Amino acid sequence: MSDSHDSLFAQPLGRIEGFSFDEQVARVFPDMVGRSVPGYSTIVAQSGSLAERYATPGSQVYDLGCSLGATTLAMRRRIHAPDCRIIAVDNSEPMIRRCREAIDTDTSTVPVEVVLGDIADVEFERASVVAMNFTLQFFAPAQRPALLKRIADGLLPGGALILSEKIAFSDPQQQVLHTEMYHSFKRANGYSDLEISQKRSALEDVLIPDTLPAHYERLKNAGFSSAEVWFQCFNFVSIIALR
Ligand code: GEK
Repeated sequence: MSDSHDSLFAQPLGRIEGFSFDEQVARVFPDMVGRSVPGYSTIVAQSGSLAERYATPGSQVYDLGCSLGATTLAMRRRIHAPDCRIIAVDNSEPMIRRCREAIDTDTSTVPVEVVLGDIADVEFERASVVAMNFTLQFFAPAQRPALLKRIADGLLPGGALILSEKIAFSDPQQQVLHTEMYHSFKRANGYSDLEISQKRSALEDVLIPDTLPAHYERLKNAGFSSAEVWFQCFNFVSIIALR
């Protein structure tokens, strides 16, 4: 197996630590996210198309929880509005180091500022597009409403938030159905039952999903005028929320 193949949970682990975005995870991240998130490549690519549609001249575009910069690069390659700038933020140093390398070797021209920092501290200014792909789920639940309100306040009229998340279901039957279908997606992508169960334990208390109605309610309270799912595969969704 290559160095970048995700086998972090393949061996029995005596004690399972809470999942963190450390050096080991950053090294295997493209393989991990591609095999673990249904629809990931579609969501990243279409974030680029949505950014192309919503980015306005002279505005700022944010990528919150940018990891290695996949969404930033998809948006950078599609934005044509003049004088736009992308601000990519992540609080994992190993992710940000690799993200900077990826941006430096990319030849597209929209300026990108790569920031090592917490999304709680970002000041949103003249924002036309905010992408938050699979990051809010890792952010403290009690702080989610305030973050979304600050994003809504920082968006220009007509601006858009692309919010992708793993979701929970209030109906127990749906919860079981979607969880089992998700695990069969992971198995089909080469993860063993041991890997699936150890990763699940590591993410417990770290990745805290909300239900779709909870997302809609919070987006409305934050000041978004509308929100709709534009992509869903089992318990993974991407929402477009409009200012
Ligand atoms: C992609 N969007 O490839 N502040 C900053 N960054 C954070 C915070 C925080 N409070 N909490 C978590 N992160 C990416 C994929 S991964 C999703 C996003 C996943 C960062 C964390 O360090 C990690 O890089 C990212 O959010 C989540 O399109 O692994 O499922």
